[in-house]
Amino acid sequence: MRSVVISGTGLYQPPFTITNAELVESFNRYVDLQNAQHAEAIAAGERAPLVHSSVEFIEKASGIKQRYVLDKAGVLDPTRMYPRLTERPDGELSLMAEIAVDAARQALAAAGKTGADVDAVYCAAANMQRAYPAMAVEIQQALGAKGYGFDMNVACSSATFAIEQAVNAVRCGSAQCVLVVNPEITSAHLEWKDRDCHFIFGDVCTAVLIEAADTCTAPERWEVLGTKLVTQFSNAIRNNFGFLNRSEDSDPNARDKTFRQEGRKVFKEVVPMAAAHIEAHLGSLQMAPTDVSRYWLHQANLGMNQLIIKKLVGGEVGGDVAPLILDEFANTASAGSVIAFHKHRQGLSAGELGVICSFGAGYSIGSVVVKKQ
Ligand code: CO8
Repeated sequence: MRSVVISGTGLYQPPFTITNAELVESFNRYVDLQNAQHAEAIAAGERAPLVHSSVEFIEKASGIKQRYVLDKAGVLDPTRMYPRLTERPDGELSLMAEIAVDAARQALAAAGKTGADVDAVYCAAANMQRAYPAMAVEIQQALGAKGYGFDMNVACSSATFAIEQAVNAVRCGSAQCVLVVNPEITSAHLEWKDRDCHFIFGDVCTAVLIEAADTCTAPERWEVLGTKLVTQFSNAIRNNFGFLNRSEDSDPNARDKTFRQEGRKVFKEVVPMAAAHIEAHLGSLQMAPTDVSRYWLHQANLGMNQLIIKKLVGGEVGGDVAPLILDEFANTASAGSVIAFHKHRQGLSAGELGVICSFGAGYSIGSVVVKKQ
């Protein structure tokens, strides 16, 4: 069977940072404004007062310390609480394509390739900025790539699911060099007014180049030994935004039209699923979890990752085995495990094994077992 490698990765990092202290300060101002505005109804017991958020809770419950965003002022404005982005004319490169092209160029440079070497582009993310034409086709044109492009969405598992499609395309010869991009503008579909989740997400874009080992000229490459995907339907993470909203005469600003989740339930249900998935995947390749030098896990919650690793290797491990990036980036949906791989893959010798694994809405879990070449 044709050997397939990851030959380059790239990371677009937005220009603005929001610390937990800044976020909580603006959220609490929003709470005070709302409570003042509805003081009478609150006093009459007709409405529950909103409650302040806290930096201590966020850091303890999630491990997140800050996040990057494409627009800071709109998010922190207590009378707005979502980013302010400028609509672009059809003739201009769209925002998702722009950040994808930035990350893609880095991945191409790392692999010693140009856009013309790419013959398939998969744009995989938790949300697309428009219905059509596919973002991937616009990115393909901007990079001067050949072949074809398409979009796909498996929420937080979009990147690993796309990597499997790319590996299979190269393996069976329908493409030689596939670019996977994950532009995650999570700030636009997060409910920043909801205390339970306002701290969770950050914006970013990652890119991964996947090609046949025999065409690869990159100085650093990771052979893909196997990929494994699974989905199991759950409403515990859900967003009802969609093209039927208008015809259903539903309120476009209703709470269910942005991200919502039952965080505790997700935590409890996904941890055992993810650990069992990784173990089964490694077992199918005649490997044990302790054979793996590094786990680049989905970045949603520090405690979640620690529990998964504990289930896998039977003890506490440091950031050298399961690197953390969510303290700096927060949850970046499908990009999280790729950011971890992009920033923390140094130090492994040829022959050492690693696992990239995502988990999230769906539920969905995707794992990619790689070997340093
Ligand atoms: N400040 C202070 N206190 C708070 C806050 C806050 N901001 N929020 C909640 N509390 C309080 C609660 O009111 C509660 O109080 P009480 O005990 O008195 O009722 C207490 O803190 C505990 O609340 P929780 O039980 O909710 O807290 P948890 O310890 O469970 O932590 C987390 C909440 C951090 C959300 C945690 O449950 C978690 O991380 N779970 C896993 C979530 C996860 O992995 N989700 C994956 C989703 S990502 C994905 O799939 C991609 C979707 C597509 C992208 C969408 C982009 C926008």
